[in-house]
Amino acid sequence: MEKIFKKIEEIAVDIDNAIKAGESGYSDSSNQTGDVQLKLDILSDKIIEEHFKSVDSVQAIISEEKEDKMPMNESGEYIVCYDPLDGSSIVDYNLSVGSIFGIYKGGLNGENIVASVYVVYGPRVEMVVTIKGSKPILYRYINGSFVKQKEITMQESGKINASGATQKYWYPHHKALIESLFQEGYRLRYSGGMVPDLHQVLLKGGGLFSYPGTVDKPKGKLRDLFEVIPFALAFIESGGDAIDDKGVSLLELKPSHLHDTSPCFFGSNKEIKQVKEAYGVE
Ligand code: FDP
Repeated sequence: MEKIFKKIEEIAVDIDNAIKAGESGYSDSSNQTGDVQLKLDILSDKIIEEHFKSVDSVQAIISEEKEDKMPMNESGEYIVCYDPLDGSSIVDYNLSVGSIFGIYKGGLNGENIVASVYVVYGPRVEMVVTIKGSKPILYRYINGSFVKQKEITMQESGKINASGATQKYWYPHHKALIESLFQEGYRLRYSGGMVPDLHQVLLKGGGLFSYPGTVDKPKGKLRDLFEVIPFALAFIESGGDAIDDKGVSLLELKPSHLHDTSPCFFGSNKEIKQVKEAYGVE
């Protein structure tokens, strides 16, 4: 896996340069989920595809931007599922965005994720690497290389309430949960970029990020293989938790299609317990 991590470092630098080169606006195509693709989405996807071609251990890659798996090296042991540039709706407004990678061995489900990496393109470029069974590690890009900063450990609770999805479609029990957290003194922190929003909860050591199922989208919006499972690994290994709306660990997800989505809640243990109470799934 070391070679994959090294490749992701190179990818991160190239995508950061592409963002900074100033390309903006939409292309003429849409992805599998029906989102119109930005020129930067397509470029980032191409950068990743080119880089992984030279990594023997990668059997196949699956992009959030493509419908199907792309075979790489038959003898490779890992399948890398990735979202090349998460936060398409905010990148052209100069908010932070990210790339997410889930590294799977065996089959494409939560149990088979062996590592995840995400990169945040913000005022600084940072990367968090989580290997199953160990704490996530934060790296920062300084003077041409990624320098290890620290292991990430969640506290029992936090102060952030990052709540996604369209509020007019929230179910009443979800609305009550979010309201009760604000009543306790939690503060709203939500940029609309999953990577920086979850990164903030992790680095501040607690709080809640939720992207629920709603009346119009009962299965939520965030994609299991590219977004939900990779972040679940980081949260669970940091000592926090990550569950769906049935109270089941997101590492138990078994998507039946590559682009399946799930309602998801990531946070420190106190807030996840409150989600379970609010959803009646204790
Ligand atoms: P985007 O549509 O900009 O790509 O991955 C999807 C995502 O962004 C996440 O990064 C973000 O958390 C979420 O959608 C935002 O959705 P809402 O605007 O519905 O809250």
